[in-house]
Amino acid sequence: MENFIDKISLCIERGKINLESPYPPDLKGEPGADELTRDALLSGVPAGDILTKAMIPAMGIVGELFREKKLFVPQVLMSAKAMNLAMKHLKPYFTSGELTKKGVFIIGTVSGDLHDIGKNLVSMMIEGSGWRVIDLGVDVKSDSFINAAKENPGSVLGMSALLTTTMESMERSVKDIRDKLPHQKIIVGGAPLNSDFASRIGANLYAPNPQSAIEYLTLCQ
Ligand code: B1M
Repeated sequence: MENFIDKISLCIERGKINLESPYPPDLKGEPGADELTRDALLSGVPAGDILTKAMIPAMGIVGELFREKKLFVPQVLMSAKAMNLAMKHLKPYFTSGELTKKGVFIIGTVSGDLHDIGKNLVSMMIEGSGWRVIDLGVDVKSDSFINAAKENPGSVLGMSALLTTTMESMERSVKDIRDKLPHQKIIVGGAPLNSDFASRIGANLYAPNPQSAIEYLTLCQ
């Protein structure tokens, strides 16, 4: 198991997507995050371990190297691709398959922000906890959030932001939504946020991780 965890971490850190990918050159011809995640699951490595012991820490290292300017956007993009592909293999393990959905959860990354890994993870875990998830994608404008919420009365809305600059668009979107739908339940999350910010902009909850969003949703059922 250690072996799979180490290898998947390395693929995400180095941006090795799959066997066919020639990047990075020194790993050409080697299996990537895609095949290794599939094989790890087939060998019985728990999906939760792959996520928390390999994928998330590896992306943390990528973030650190990016901050220190030891990695650049194209390299980080390869890591993100490797992570998103590996997450597709994990999805069925986090999906309960319950037919009766507990409610509708709408999620999107706010306007101007293209980061989707955290959003995809939250979306996958919430779907796995029995909610129907409507994923609006990235760079979502206020109107799209409002229209989706109007089409799904009683839904809970989730917004993700990873940039200090897009915290402003989150604030604007929450205000726009409150103007049209004053009682809409809104959860916000993303690395640069905190609970003070969430309450200042009028969100119902700051969720530092998918689990706290799920706990709040349980109360909304
Ligand atoms: Co960007 N980026 N990035 N980036 N990127 C960060 C966020 C940064 C912190 C890197 C750094 O400097 N150390 C920095 C932001 C600095 C700041 O604003 N303070 C940064 C920057 C500056 C930028 C650009 C401006 C760089 C540039 O172009 N010069 C640019 C902006 C593009 C844009 O959005 N307009 C940019 C671009 C990119 C890539 C496209 C290359 C790529 C994104 C690819 C993709 O997502 N498909 C990328 C990446 C990958 C990162 C880092 C390295 C990793 C983010 C990530 O996926 N983390 C990131 C550094 C870092 O975070 N350490 C960084 C893993 C993920 C599982 O965690 O998203 O935090 P996270 O989600 C967590 C929680 O936050 C929470 O749950 C998740 C699981 O625990 N959560 C929620 C998130 N949303 C939630 C919603 C909820 C509940 C919980 O309820 C609704």
